[in-house]
Amino acid sequence: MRTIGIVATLALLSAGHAAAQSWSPPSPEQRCPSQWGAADERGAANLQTPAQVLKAAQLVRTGEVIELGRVLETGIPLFGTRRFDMHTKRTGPALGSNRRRSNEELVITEIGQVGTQFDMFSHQTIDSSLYNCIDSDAVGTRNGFTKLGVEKIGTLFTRGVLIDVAASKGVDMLEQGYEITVADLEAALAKQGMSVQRGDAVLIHTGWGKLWGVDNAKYNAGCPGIGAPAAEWLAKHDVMLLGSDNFPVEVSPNPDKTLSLPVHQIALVVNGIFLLENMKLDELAAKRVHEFAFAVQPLKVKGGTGSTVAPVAIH
Ligand code: UVW
Repeated sequence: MRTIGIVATLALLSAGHAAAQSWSPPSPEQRCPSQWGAADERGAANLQTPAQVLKAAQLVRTGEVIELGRVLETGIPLFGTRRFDMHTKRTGPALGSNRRRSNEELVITEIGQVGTQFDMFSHQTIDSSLYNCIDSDAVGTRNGFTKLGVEKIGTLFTRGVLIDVAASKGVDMLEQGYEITVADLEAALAKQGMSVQRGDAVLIHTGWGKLWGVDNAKYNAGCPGIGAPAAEWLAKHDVMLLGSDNFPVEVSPNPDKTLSLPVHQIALVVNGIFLLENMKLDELAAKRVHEFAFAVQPLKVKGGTGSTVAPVAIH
């Protein structure tokens, strides 16, 4: 019977039938309204209660602040047609008897989607539908999104957890295209003696960040990262944010060739969970700081789809 089944499968494939899709977006009825109500635009930011902030503050024990943001400069890896160009503006001649001059700069960039970047819910859709089934075409204007703009979020301060999957697997860097599974997350957490809690900022160390500024072409060509089952598992834990040391947080390309960045949809569209991409996680990993107070403050770009940011871990 098994042989017949395999032969039948091969026959179907050779007849041009694609293998079953491994993840499908839930219907609007299944995902809307969100758990925070039909009018909500802040998603998992709602998990930041005063109690959650106080709990995170208690994780500050040494006073060390570890930077998790990349330096914005010419030559950073950029996705697609994104760019970062800086032009200095210098004034002269010197003014006044005190001979004062000024320096400033004009930066040409996608301020929401370069460097270490915070993805807001207006960034991704399922067809034209955003988080909470808001119609992207109805809220997208020439001057930004009238709903789900990044200015709605403000400072996030919560418990941060580093899940060091690379260390758990005994490697410096996971391979391109390696899909981090639920079992991988559970194994790494068990080794660290930790669990994921409601409202956490969960940061996943793959080691891929070693390529940043060293081999930008390889960095952007693909990466290891979580797949759809791991993202859904984390979403079930009601996390606030998912971050990683790669460009999309998730595995790329997805091992299921029919899918395009499904974790973006699972996090941003279905569950209202923020993504934090291109993080600098090497110092946290090297110092084995796995639990800390995490802080990030997206720029208040009205109607913006995201923000370049400089998050920190304080422990
Ligand atoms: C896309 O915009 C597709 O990617 P990212 O959110 O990873 O920048």
